Amino acid sequence: MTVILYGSPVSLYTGKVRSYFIKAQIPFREVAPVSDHYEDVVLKKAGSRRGIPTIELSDGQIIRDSVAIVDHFEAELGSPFTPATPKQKAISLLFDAIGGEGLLRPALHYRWHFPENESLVLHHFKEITPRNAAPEFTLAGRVNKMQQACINVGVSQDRVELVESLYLGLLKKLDAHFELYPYLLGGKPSIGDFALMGPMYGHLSRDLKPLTLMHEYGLHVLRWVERMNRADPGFSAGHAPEEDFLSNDEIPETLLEVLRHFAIDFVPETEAICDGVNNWIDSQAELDSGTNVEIALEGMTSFDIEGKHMSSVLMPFRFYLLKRLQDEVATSSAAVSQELIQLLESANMKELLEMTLTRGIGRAHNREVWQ
Ligand SMILES: N[C@@H](CCC(=O)N[C@@H](CS)C(=O)NCC(=O)O)C(=O)O
Repeated sequence: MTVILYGSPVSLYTGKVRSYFIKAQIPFREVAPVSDHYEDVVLKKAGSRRGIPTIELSDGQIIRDSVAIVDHFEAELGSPFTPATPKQKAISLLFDAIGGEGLLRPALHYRWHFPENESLVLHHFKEITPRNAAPEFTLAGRVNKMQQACINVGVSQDRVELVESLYLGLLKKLDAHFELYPYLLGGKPSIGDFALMGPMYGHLSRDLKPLTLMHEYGLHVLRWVERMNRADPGFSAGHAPEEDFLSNDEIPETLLEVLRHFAIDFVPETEAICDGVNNWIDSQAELDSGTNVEIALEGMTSFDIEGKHMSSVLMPFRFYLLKRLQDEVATSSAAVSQELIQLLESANMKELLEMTLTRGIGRAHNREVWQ
């Protein structure tokens, strides 16, 4: 019954799945993806993509990708962490996209631009170096790739100040929320909490530099990170909620404030990436359905944040997640759909509903594929 979780304490997306397993009380063992069994059996079944998290079930089934893993267990367990009411469900889906894809700049910057993080990060990277590693998977190869990833998502030297001020602003807004509520939507975690746990655990509360920021500006955020990694609700002394989502489909004002802050960069960036990916799709002579969707496509896009120009690579995965939110709004009754649009408008995120790719993204053989 025990699930094998191939992952690492420093991995962003492993943090999402680990927390889900802890809260869902799913017995698991976390191991580094380096064994002969991983190389010879698991990797092939994982679409030959050396990505963590990947899990192995007792019947030998392999699932790669944190979203697919959480989907699998939500379906099996009767959706315990998916809110049943429309606004909370929509906000949880929105955080699934933002948590997974919208915090890469601070997560990468605060890891790779501060020497005090180095000993812990390299220690863990060594542990996940595969046997007979190809150059890009050696320790040096991976470090180079990650340094380049900082530039790819827009953290050039002259944008560090902006990235830091946006992150500190976010930390303070999250702190104000978690002072009042143990989880995003009240007394129990939602799928959105697990997604946010990715960047907030492996990178932003474990690496030394951003941990000091949490001590300074985000003690309630740190308590939430800890709470998300223990099976009991772990409420703070000031919390007195039910162990459930807030009643009456309530979305707290403090959470809307968090979303308005995310909107500052997530909305213009997503719009630019959407246009860029659609142009890329148009430019492909052939893009057969079933072709793998790469993590980043060839090409860059640019957008403005607070009057500053920023560029990013074209990463299509967020549209796989946003589509779930868009479908939820589109398939609700007219009245509910209107309410959801108003809710997103009040978070300055209504435009996300219009940002769609001209080709859908599905999954086959543990990879994302163009439909
Ligand atoms: N969308 C995936 C992304 C997984 C991912 O990017 N994991 C990183 C480490 S945190 C990795 O292994 N990247 C290499 C790869 O996926 O090929 C998820 O949600 O699990």
